Amino acid sequence: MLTLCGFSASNYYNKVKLALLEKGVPFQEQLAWVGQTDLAASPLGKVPYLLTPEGPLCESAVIADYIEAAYPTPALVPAQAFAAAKVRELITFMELHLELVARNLYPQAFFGGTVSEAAREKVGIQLEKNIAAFAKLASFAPYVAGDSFSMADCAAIVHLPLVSSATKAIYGRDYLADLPVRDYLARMAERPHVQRINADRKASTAEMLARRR
Ligand SMILES: N[C@@H](CCC(=O)N[C@@H](CS)C(=O)NCC(=O)O)C(=O)O
Repeated sequence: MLTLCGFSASNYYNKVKLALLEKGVPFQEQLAWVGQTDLAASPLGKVPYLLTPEGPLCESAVIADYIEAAYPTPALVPAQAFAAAKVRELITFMELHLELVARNLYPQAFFGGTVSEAAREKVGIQLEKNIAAFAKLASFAPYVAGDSFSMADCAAIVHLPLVSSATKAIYGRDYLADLPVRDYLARMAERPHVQRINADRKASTAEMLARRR
């Protein structure tokens, strides 16, 4: 049995959790807040990490690839090499060029802190550029990578709402508003496993915020 460690307010945790649910892989969850993680399993103290019968794994992209290789059906990454690379290209784009950049805004957008004016300006410029580039790669017709649900959707469903809400909070405008993201997320939210992820995320976020007080 696999054990997914971390907490359900984390977008990276939820990407992996959604992939496990959509694939029907049996797993259990083990709550580990930041600061309570097993550093032998995740040496940077980040979540998620996965305990497998062969040992621990960290980094959500690596974990997602492991799950896909160990439990190939139903496939969340196409068998054909180029199509598979296009799915991974979208994931890398969303994580490296959207989420990781927007993350600089989270202290002020979500946690009552402040981000310097210079940082807000720099991040805003980067995000506009990166979102325009992402728009050239993403399909949203009807799934983010094209006509079938993929690992890229597991990433989009958890990362894109954060980019929207962080930019709305900081700049007063959702930087993803020109893309069909709202309709896409509403479509994805019809999926039962996405509903579970969202419900668990809300409960975990409330708990996380209460712990920070
Ligand atoms: N590249 C990592 C990012 C994971 C990540 O940043 N997780 C956050 C929670 S959403 C975390 O553990 N932050 C605590 C820290 O970085 O110390 C992955 O894909 O797993």
